[in-house]
Amino acid sequence: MKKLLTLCIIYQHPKILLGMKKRGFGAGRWNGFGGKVYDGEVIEDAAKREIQEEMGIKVENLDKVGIIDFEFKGNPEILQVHIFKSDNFSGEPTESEEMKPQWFHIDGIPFKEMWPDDIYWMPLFLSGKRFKGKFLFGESDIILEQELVEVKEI
Ligand code: 6OG
Repeated sequence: MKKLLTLCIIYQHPKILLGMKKRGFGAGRWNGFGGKVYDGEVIEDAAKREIQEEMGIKVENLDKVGIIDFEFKGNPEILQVHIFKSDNFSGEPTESEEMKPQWFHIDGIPFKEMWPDDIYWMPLFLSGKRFKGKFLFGESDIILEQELVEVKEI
C-alpha cells in the first residue's frame, strides 16, 4: 500500500525555513512542512494546504524537486513523499499546534535533529537538483538501504 505525503521547504538563500514537529509522526524533529494527501486531492494543493495549516502562510509557486519512497522494515506500507521548494510566500510564519517554524542558515542545518535521510538529499535540494530515491529504515530509524539519483525531470 502506498500513502502519499507532501514536504515543502521554503528556501530563501542562504536560509531555509524548517519547523519543529510538535506531535504525531516525526515529533521532536525539524522538518519541512507537509502531510497526507487526501483522496482525490491534487498533490500540490495538498502541499499548499498543509503549509497554510501548519504555519499560517500562503505559497503560490511550488516547484516539485523530489520524490522519495520510505519503507519501514516489517511494515508493507510505503510512504511516498513529494518534496517541494518555494522561494516566496505571503503572511508571517506562525507557530501552530503541530509545528514551530524557524529559519536556519544553510551552514547550520540541524541534521542531528532531523530524519536521517535528510542529510543525503538536502545537498541536492540546495543546489537546485531534482531527485528520486528510496530509503528502508530499520529499528530506531536506522537507514538499512538507500537509493538516491539525480533526475532531469520529476
Ligand atoms: P503527517 O503524517 O504528520 O506528516 N516525512 C518525512 N520527512 C523526512 N524528511 N523523512 C522521512 O523519513 C519522512 N517521513 C515522513 C512527510 C508527516 C510529514 O513528515 C514527512 C510529511 O511532511 C521517513 O501529517
